[in-house]
Amino acid sequence: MSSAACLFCKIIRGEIPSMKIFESEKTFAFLDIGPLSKGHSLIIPKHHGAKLHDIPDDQLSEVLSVTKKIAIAQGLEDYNILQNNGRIAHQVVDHVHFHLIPKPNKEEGLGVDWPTK
Ligand code: D5M
Repeated sequence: MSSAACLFCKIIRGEIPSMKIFESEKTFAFLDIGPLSKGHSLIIPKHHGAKLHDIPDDQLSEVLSVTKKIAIAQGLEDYNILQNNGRIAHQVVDHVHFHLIPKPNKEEGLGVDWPTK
């Protein structure tokens, strides 16, 4: 199921460009447009749903498995996986997405510029 108006559904369909990392029948992954650290990616089910409970289990399990594979492929040792549900929980895009946020060591730095305001 896809939504005509959804930003991430448009990315999946290629109507909006993205830095694609991975694609399968059920899952899509791409770089976050506002990275919190270098390599910050988003892993999403192709099935459109705003919140975790809207997504079928088979889609969810593949998303987590792909997240793990990307973490391994990036050689990550320390990282956060984050998934927001609802405005109060800071969800901005209403298509379920898992953030994979690398945590580089202090010497390497974050690899991105923090906003100054
Ligand atoms: O996070 C939504 C995330 O979606 C946020 O980190 C920015 C990212 N985003 C928004 N638009 C784009 C496009 N066009 N490409 C890549 N990444 C994007 P949330 O958990 O909803 O707060």
